[in-house]
Amino acid sequence: MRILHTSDWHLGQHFMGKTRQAEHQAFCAWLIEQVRMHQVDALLIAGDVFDTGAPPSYAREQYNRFIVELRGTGCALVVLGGNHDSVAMLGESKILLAQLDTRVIPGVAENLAEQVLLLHDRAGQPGAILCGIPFIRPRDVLQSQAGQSAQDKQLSLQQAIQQHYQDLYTLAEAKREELGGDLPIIATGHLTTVGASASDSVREIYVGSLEAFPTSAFPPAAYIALGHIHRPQMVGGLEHIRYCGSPIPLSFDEARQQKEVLLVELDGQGLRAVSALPVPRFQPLLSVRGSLKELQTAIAEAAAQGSAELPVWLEVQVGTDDYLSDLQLRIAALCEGLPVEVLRIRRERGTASASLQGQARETLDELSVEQVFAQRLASETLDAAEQARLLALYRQVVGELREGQA
Ligand SMILES: [Mn+2]
Repeated sequence: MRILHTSDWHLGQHFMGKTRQAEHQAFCAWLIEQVRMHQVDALLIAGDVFDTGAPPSYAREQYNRFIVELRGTGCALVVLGGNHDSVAMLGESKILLAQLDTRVIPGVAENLAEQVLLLHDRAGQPGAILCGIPFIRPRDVLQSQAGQSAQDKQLSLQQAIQQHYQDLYTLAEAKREELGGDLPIIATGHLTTVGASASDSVREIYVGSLEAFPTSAFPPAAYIALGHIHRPQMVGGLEHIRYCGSPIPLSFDEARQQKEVLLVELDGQGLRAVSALPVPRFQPLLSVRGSLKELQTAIAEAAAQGSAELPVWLEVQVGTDDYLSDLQLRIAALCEGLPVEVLRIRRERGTASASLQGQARETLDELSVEQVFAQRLASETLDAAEQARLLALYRQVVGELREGQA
């Protein structure tokens, strides 16, 4: 059984005034090619298919087109909801997509058996059993208890998530028994685990309630396909618990990461091999830093990755010494005639007021409407259930506003 593990596409991402549509389109075409070349039996998307709960039409169209094209390759698809996805939005086309060999698990199901899927190989033979675990919202697994300390809440959420994994694993084992007993069991997840390193574009989830899930709390699945963290990595040095990372860099601090999808081979004995398929960089993107003098060289070097048709998207971080009111102009002069497009200029450290202004600018430029609300929520001392409730109400209001505008 050959599985391709990917996550965190963030279709529809709005990146400092830029759309990622062309990159996502190129990635989807590349991925279809990989599926054909490696004769993949099933593709797993472990959450954050979309960047927001109400993605723009072009992003939904990309998703639809990808599903139809993948269908043509004979590979099955399983889509799991992430913290950026709306459960309702992903769920609305679930029945329709089931007709195209695509199974969607937008959120925790009321009937847990719906999250245990039998995956077939291309020949139609059972190949693996999947515990399809999406991003788990505290309200899905917890009843809020008054008077619990923050630490207690974190512990109960962790235990509840562990129980969810265990319950699904038990169901999967029963299914395996029923089918003759030699299928590998795999699981998915969209969460932060202990030791995983994040990046700027990864929104902290479980704010104040679950910082990181220990690897020892996972059931003994042959492979655990994780999403949420955008840098590809094994978790705790374990070959079988992995983040595949996002296929395109979603923030400047991800610019130097080699992005990848993971080809996972399994059989009745369990995990056979995992190999990383490096994703080509479809849009050059870099962050450079230094004094104005150093930047001259750094920008010229960065420009070498661009071309007139595809200029490098650049973040410029200017060192402390160069506090200048005409910084924008000076950087523009350094970039003159080069195939670069400066999307953001930051001062590494400045006076308090300068950095406050800088923060305000960043907030407007790079945060989504939902991220602004998440940050506001984070400054309150609310329990997880209350946070989730407020977030749901907020999403509803924003969704209604967007529909009103459309
Ligand atoms: Mn993500």
